[in-house]
Amino acid sequence: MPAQSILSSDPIAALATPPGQSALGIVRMSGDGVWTLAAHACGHKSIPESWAPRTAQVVTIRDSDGDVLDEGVLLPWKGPHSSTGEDLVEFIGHGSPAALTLVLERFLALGARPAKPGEFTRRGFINGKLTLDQAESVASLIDAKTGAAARSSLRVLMGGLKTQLQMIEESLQDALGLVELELDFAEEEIPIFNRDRFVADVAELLDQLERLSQHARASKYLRNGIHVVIAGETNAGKSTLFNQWLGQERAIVSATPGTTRDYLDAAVDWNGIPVRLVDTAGLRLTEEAIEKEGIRRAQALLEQADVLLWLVSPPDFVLPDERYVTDERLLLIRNKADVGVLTPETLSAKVTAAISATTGDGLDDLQARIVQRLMGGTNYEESLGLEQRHARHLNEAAEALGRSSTLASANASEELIAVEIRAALDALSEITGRIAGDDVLNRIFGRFCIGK
Ligand SMILES: Nc1nc2c(ncn2[C@@H]2O[C@H](COP(=O)(O)OP(=O)(O)OP(=O)(O)O)[C@@H](O)[C@H]2O)c(=O)[nH]1
Ligand SMILES: [Mg+2]
Repeated sequence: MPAQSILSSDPIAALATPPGQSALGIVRMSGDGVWTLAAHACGHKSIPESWAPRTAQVVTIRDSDGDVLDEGVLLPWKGPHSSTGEDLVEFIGHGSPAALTLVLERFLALGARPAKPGEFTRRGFINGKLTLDQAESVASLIDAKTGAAARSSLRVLMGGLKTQLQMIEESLQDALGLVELELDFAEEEIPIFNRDRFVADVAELLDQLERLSQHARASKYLRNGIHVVIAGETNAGKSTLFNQWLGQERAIVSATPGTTRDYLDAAVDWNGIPVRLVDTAGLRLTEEAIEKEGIRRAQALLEQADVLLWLVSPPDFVLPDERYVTDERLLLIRNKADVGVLTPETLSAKVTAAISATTGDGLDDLQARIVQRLMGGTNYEESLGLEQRHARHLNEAAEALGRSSTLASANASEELIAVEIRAALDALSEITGRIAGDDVLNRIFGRFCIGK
């Protein structure tokens, strides 16, 4: 049972669709006695015999004088077989904000109270219909701006994270069981807890936790997009690359060095991942005031980038400033590969990719490498939409496990090892919400809209 102090199941009601004109609109109610409440709203003295769970009823909602407020479809659900785990009704009416408000007010007048943000989903969580990570994925699914982000949230909703965590938790429970047995039979000669085996198992579990953490990093980019800044010397072909990726001649391209002054900014889509692409002024020493300002702005943009594409091209192959050479966001790209000039030997080892911005050669590959680099080992087509909260607890679990392994190798007492295993288990339980305080739940469900 999730930790929870308020276990109310009083009837709540809310509009479940956005308050605006639409073809249809939904008002829902959940909690004790909502079937009776809905029956009264339809002008019946009691629940009609024809009403059965999950069967649509054509109904008219009426005010206290019996006048019709709206006509629509009522879908009744019986707890625990509903999304909240309680009795639930959904009225699907005309998408008129005015009529839907009248229906909602009628439900409230008959005894329901207005639902708080996320209260329907929160009840589903409390009643064990979904774990906390699944509930969070509902909120991030609603927030998703791209198909890729939506799909990654859906994978969590379908139990993709929960299942993996359960497997890790089972291994930890097994290990804890052995440690505790060893403690109970400390007098015996036969060792039950095999330390070498434990250290090897922990290494495997740490790998699994790391793979999950990578999903959290990848989720950030799937949701917020990747910010790619193209930089480099003048004439390196930055604007040509920008145009190629955009599929249109947006930036002016010319053989005159210093063509781009203001930076150009465009949103593109790389297989469902939103990318903000920025073309900047070529970096060189100049006394010209406008170009100088362009370069200052380009440098400011470099600071914000997730990926810094530094273009080098013949004849000069100008490398970035010292401070960017070690920047892990930097990718050194050799452009104009179509021109028959060899890449200097001193450079070739540092170059990530060779492309031709003019012909488009190597651009798809470069795009894939950028995504791969940010997503780590995660195949973003299978990625799980994790939250930063999950990453934090995964990290806590990994740290506790790391300590347990060190202790085991150092022949420390079983008691100390058990403490760390329990700490790892607790951290994982916070993700699924088996242990979660009201403050955490309030923060999470407060993110939801009313009616969800
Ligand atoms: N052969 C060849 N020429 C290229 C390639 N990319 C760019 N160019 C040429 O190089 C010149 C400079 O290209 P731009 O895209 O304007 O270069 P830039 O880096 O934006 O230059 P600035 O805005 O001045 O900093 C143009 O004449 C382009 O046609 C390439 O891959 N191959
Ligand atoms: Mg340019």
